[in-house]
Amino acid sequence: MAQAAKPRTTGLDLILIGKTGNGKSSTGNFILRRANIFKPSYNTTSGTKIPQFEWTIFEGRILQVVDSPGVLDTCEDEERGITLVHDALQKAMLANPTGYHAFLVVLKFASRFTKEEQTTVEILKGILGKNFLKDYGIIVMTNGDTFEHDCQKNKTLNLQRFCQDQKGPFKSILKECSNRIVVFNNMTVDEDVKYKQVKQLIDMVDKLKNQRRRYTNEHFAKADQFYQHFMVKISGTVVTKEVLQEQSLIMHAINSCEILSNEEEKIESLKCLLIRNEKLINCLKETDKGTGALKEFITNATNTKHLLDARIALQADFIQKLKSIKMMEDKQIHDFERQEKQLREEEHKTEENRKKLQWEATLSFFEKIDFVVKAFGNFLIGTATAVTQFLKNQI
Ligand SMILES: Nc1nc2c(ncn2[C@@H]2O[C@H](COP(=O)(O)OP(=O)(O)OP(=O)(O)O)[C@@H](O)[C@H]2O)c(=O)[nH]1
Ligand SMILES: [Mg+2]
Repeated sequence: MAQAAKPRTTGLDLILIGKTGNGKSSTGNFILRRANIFKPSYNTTSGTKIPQFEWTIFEGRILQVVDSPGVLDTCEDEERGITLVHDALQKAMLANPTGYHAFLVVLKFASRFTKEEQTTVEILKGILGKNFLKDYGIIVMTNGDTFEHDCQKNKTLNLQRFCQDQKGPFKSILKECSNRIVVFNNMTVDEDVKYKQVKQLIDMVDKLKNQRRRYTNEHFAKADQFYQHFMVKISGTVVTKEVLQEQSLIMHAINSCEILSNEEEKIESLKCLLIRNEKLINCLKETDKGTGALKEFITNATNTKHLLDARIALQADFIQKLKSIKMMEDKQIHDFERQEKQLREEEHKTEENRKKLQWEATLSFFEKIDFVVKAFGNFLIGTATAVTQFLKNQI
């Protein structure tokens, strides 16, 4: 019983992580010294989808080796692929509450390392926390057979020289790991080489173990907030194009409103844009989940909202002023028309009076003529009567 407990206390717990197809499962099998325990993938899509737990005994110590799904699996969309890796590593943490001594970051030897390796590390930092590499990372560079072949061709090449010559992503990963790197030729059949490779790795883990405690679920939970932020950023990069497009189109539509000649139409269009922008803000806030990862976009959309509010207020004020000017104009026109009508009525009255006076003057003239004619007639009648009487008297 006591004997069985002894290796457990001195055992090591290791997790294999890295880009898909870099040789995690093969390295795991190599450490376990058993073929096909972890299923290696023979194409570009990740062969490992869930964490797999295996144990072996090396120099009397129990080694636990956990294989995990590959990062940047071309079979999965980016977000789903990261979630898969996250969930697998979370399961690995929950399955082993005492934690892990080291993360074996599996990189494939190549003359040039691509940006994908750096992206892989960024994703793993997003899941495990930004210090995991510094505190618990060991690089396992697979394809050691190709590396050996290159070394044979170029006698000046060795691991140290290779590391010194590195630039770009690999250099920064190596620096973060404080140059903790081992080369693995998973294809070797030489038992001596097999032993030396695993021994070198275990010694390196032991050194790390003496410096640090284990990476536990507590570290993982702490990194979770960062992970949420990271995932929003990832989904944010997916929505970025649509968000930028929508923001740009809203700004374009705001400017287009300026050339509208109908003021009411202009304010209605601005109000519609305000609703459209509000929808964009809500969508961004929902995606952001309070992590602040989309802060920049939310700030831009909020600025657009302020701009729209200001334009709508200005436009409403302008319309109000236009209405009062119109009311004043209407009143002036009304007053003018009323005055004009009054004037016309007065002119009409004057004309009527003038005509009346004219008729009266004519009447008076003819009355006078009538009088004169009548007087003259009377005179003539009187004269004729007198002449007649005189003549009668003479007879
Ligand atoms: N030549 C050579 N090939 C290797 C070495 N290690 C792994 N491979 C090959 O690389 C390929 C991918 O290896 P895997 O172990 O499946 O890689 P993985 O990282 O587990 O892949 P996923 O589970 O898909 O993420 C397989 O064809 C392996 O045979 C190595 O040291 N030398
Ligand atoms: Mg695998």
